[in-house]
Amino acid sequence: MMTNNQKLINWVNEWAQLCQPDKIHWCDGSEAEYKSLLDGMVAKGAAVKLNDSKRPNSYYFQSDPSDVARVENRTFICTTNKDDAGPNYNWIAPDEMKNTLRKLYNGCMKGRTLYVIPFSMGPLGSKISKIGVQITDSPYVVANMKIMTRMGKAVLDTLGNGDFIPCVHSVGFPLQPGQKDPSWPCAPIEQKYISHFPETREIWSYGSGYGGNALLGKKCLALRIASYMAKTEGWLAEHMLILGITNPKGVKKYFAAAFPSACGKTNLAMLIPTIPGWKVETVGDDIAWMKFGEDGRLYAINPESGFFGVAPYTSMQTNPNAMLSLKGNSIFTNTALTPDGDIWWEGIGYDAPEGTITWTNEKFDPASGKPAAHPNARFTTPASQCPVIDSAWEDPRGVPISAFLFGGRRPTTIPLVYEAFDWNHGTFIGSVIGSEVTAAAIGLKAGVRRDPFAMLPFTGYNMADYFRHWINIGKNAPDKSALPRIYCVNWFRKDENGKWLWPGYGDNIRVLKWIFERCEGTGKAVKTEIGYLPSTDSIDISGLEDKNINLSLLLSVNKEEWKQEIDLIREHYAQFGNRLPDELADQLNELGKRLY
Ligand code: GTP
Ligand code: SPV
Ligand code: MN
Repeated sequence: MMTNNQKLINWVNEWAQLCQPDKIHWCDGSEAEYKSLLDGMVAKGAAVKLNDSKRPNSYYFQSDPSDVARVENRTFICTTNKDDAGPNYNWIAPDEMKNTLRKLYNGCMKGRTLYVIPFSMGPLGSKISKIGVQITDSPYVVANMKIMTRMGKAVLDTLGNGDFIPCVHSVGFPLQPGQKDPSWPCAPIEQKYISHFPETREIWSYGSGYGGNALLGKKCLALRIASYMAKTEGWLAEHMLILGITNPKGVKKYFAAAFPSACGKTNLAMLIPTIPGWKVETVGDDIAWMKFGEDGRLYAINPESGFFGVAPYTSMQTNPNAMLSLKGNSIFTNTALTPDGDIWWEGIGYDAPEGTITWTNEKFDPASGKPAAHPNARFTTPASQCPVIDSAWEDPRGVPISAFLFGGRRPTTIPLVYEAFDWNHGTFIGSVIGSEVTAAAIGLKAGVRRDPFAMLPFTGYNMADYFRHWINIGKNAPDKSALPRIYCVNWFRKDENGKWLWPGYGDNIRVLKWIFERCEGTGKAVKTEIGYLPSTDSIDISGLEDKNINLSLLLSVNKEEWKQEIDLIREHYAQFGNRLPDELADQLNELGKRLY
């Protein structure tokens, strides 16, 4: 045992009694432990060690085909009152959920090891950080948590006798004596439960081994539980990347951006600017925790220590810094595997070598129309390996945020960029953003869905109350003039042939530059019905490869489209009834008046 924390020891013992593992292993977080777990999985046939001369210290996994992404229809917010979970979440009363799950957890770790993972979200010892302890029967989860969080003995030392957020996880596949373990054990979909008890700060996850369902520090703790804590305590836990941007004069600012899953956070966080003299550095690519500092500004930390990124279409052309981060010490899940022991995916920038194996472990046939990598194939890689990791990325005080960006995949209507009139208008924009759905979650209907603040899958309480919390952050800010400015961006507008109108990726610096200049008070804008839009000459397109870029279309407000948008927003808002803050209903009315 590595701790004297009696509460923790008792908690582990209670769960061990229920789950009945063969062994208990307290994770020390060492490299030796990491390697031995992964090599153990290789020996059992659950993982492939990649070719050390190509990708040192890296491992490849194929999941069960039923367990490839977050399962929103099996994710639950268990508050005492149903209304506190609100219209967007599956709700089951806490006691009922716990009864159901106790039955499933009973004996669920037979034939397996129970791993105890003490982890810190945020730099060890930072006032903004939180300590959790996850128990799991998945060595794959342990290895991923080692990359994604600060994990192990040092966390127990920092915890001392203090409180931790308890996180319970099992893949839900007990082994009978002599039964062969599948390479990716998990439970059938109807037995998966990703359950949150925000009022008591507990997470009980059962039946899935993939991503946000199983790495409980990420979406479950750092967003669903943390957003509830943040509401109670007056801070923000957001699905946002954090980047540092420096202009040619050496002036630096930090931006945070919320885009729905698989809509470009990792890419924007580490973009390589196509305008000379500008620099972008990465603080985080998925989650931001923010509190007001003594100077009245909002300071953000990245609670994670790794990237769990979308692999397909990551290439030396689109995101070289991600590719360079992945050079070694990484885990790849549901990509394809090449015959020389490396990984491959669609859009990696070169053809699959003959003999490539797909994520379903078949020989890849490019003519089959079936992709070699699952669209939600992911890499897990240490943030410290990113060539442009920001020097302040582990600063316990966080970095001061100058601007918030909200966005999504919108083929029509939403211009390339516009600025909110003020905080409440910005909150309105955040509350109505939407996106065409992606492969990051299982079983969603195609089309545009509203994903407010990119938090639809991740708020641990009633979304209308979350909107209220954002309004309150503006109202109660110690210095209103120091609040971040708010922007809406859309890299995904298409022409009538379905082609992107905007080159995206490194060229997104052209939009960041305008936002930077607006924050400086220099960028030019025109006031429109929907917000401040850049004048077409204020977006720097110098040196842009595509000379035919249709900026005037990208920066236009089509009134007919916006009138339809208003109808959709009304529908979206209706689900919240009178819990919707009046400020937002007013914003919608004002927008209507400006458009009609
Ligand atoms: P999560 O990890 O699920 O939260 O996703 P994310 O928001 O970090 O998305 P990511 O950066 O991984 O991008 C997802 C997909 O969008 C990838 O296939 C990218 O290639 C693509 N993408 C990212 N940025 C752009 C862009 O500017 N333009 C276009 N057309 N595609 C982009
Ligand atoms: C997302 O879906 O927003 C992700 C991936 O970042 S997962 O961790 O699986 O939720
Ligand atoms: Mn995400």
